Amino acid sequence: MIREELLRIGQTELADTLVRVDPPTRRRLEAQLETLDLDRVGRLVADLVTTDPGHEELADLEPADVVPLGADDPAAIARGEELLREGRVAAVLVAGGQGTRLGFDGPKGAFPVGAVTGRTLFDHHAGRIAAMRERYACELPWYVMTSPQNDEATREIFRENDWFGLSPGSVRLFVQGELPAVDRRTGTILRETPDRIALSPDGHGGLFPALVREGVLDDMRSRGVSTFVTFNVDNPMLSVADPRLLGHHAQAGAEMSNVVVRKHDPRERVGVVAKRADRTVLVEYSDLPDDLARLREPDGGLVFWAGSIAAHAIEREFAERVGAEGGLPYHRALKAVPYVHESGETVTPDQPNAVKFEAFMFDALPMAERAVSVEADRREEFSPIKNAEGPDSPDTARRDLNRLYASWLRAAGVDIATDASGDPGVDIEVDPRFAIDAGDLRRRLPEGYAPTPGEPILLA
Ligand code: UD2
Repeated sequence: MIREELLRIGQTELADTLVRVDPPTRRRLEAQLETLDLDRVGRLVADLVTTDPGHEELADLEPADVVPLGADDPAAIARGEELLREGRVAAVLVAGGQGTRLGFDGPKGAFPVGAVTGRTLFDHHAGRIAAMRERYACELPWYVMTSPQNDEATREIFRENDWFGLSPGSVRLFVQGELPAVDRRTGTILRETPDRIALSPDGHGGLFPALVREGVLDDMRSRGVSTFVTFNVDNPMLSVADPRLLGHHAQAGAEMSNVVVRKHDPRERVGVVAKRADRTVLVEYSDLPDDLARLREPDGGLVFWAGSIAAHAIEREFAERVGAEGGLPYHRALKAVPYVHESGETVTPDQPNAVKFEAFMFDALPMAERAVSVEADRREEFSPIKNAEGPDSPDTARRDLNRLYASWLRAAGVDIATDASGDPGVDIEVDPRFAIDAGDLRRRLPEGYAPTPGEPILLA
């Protein structure tokens, strides 16, 4: 009986609610509660809400070892290309987040990123996958992680767009788990409406259990995939399945690797890749104390400079291990969550009243026997769309893509004027199916190509 289970894990308030409400409401609440691992919820409340979880020990943190830009062993890149050609690589997009900061209604992948056509993030990533498949004549299966909150809508988008030109059998959507939000003082599970528990995705670290539960790792194994890359939905600049990352990862015999960029300021909102007791760790920006964030080398550079762009290469067998071991630890996130008060009234708080539990994918890094960090040039690889305006917004992503595409055009010998910061002053959009780098663009541009001055440029 659900009510007894609730009492056993200390959820007396919700257990009492079940007795008070009318039978249909009770049945709906019970049906929802049955899908949850209530023992886990009980443990999370005990560990992260009703006792103070304390702070992570950061004293013995050292800067990470990073493969710097421009210091590549050509054999590493060749190795990555070989993995791709052999069909041993898959791509996993994590797209289960709620995108609340952007204030965009619907899955973030439907956000328009093409400056000329309004092409969406999903379409853009699909184009990159298609281009890599063609370049390496490989299958490169694409798995997209959704959450119960956006799965329906995401599937609809893929269907409506005919799988963005990819064969349906080569793209697979799978759903991550969810957990209830609880009152930050009492740990009581909150209801968002009288007959519905307030549930939210269990963080992108929910990837590992979801890969096992949803049969994705089995599917990868049956397709001969040994390594997969993961990437965020919000960064249109990323080279998905970059042979450089894959090659360094494979050469070092690493189990999980990641891409970093040089942080442009100490408080930039990216996690920092570092080392502790010879293991690679990632310290989220909100957990990195100010004095460590601002610590400088004698040459003025940041000591903890390596900002994670959340692009990883992961061994399938490592993911099997992490998933089987019950996944990753959870973090507490304080959020303002509307809830139904005992009196039956709905309260919309303007201050965080609730704790949400989230696992972070990068917490798997210290579990890896070996991990490699590869530096990327942020001008080529990183401009995420997180906020509606200001830094990391649609405006900055458009600006950075315009600069990048202008640099490709210039490298191809096209006469295109830019200001000192590399801004072309017009919108440029390159369909990834046309070119995913400067070399592609140079080969594919028609002879004598010259854009009309002052007009937007579309290369498709
Ligand atoms: C993430 C990293 C940060 C840095 C930055 C780079 C965390 C906690 N921090 O910042 O260190 O690397 O990315 O841009 O990750 N997602 C799910 N399910 C969930 C939650 C998120 O699939 O339950 C996806 C989400 O759709 C997105 C990605 O994970 O594609 C990153 O999530 P975010 O945008 O919330 O991460 P953010 O900006 O805190």
